Amino acid sequence: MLKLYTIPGAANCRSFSLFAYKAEALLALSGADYTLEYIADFSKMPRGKVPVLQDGETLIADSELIKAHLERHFSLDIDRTLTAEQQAVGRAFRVMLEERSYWANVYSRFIDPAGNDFLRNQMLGGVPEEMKDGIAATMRENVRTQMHGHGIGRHTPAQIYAFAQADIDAVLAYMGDKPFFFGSEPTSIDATLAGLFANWLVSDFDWPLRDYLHTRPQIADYVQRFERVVFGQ
Ligand SMILES: N[C@@H](CCC(=O)N[C@@H](CS)C(=O)NCC(=O)O)C(=O)O
Repeated sequence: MLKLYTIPGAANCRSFSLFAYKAEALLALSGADYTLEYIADFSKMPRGKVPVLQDGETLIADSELIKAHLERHFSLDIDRTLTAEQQAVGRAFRVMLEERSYWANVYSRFIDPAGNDFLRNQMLGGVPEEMKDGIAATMRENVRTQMHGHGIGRHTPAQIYAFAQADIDAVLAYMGDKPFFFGSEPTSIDATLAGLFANWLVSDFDWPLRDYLHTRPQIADYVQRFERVVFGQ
């Protein structure tokens, strides 16, 4: 039985990590049996991050490497119908969403004061009250360092959010009214996109992209459709 090391989420967002959500969706699409193990101490993970997939003695860190493992050793073949051109487009959008748009939500939760209650009560909901502030402060510093190193953290909050909004405008323009990114069936780019949107939608506090989401109801519809097809919910 495969095991996915992940972090929990909320009722309408199965993991507060886009990448763990994506990995679980790919597992579900592969048809393999799996269990989840929630972890709090990431230093036990091979790259200090989640998700990590355990297959027997082998640990696979990184959602893309998990995808490759599921394609090689299990029945994940959702991209088989894509042309080489579509695969290239999917790769470019995926990298944009995972390496840039993603950071807007991280910023909103960890740095933007508007996300403070969400961090304490949702993300750290299971942590004893007296430990929350210390853990939140450590996480905040870690995120600040990562975002500064990436470069995006050197921009103003308005600019960080504007980059992400422009990214999603591009996604929506490309998708048009297709049910999924490339057509009537989900492919692997949808696992990233649904994970990103589910995490944005559950971040129901006062950050600019919440207002943006509310003006685009097709995004919540898309996540519901994805969850129904992939997780049967
Ligand atoms: N490229 C990785 C990214 C994984 C990632 O950044 N995970 C975040 C959670 S969303 C994490 O573990 N962050 C903890 C840290 O960086 O200390 C993947 O696709 O799995």
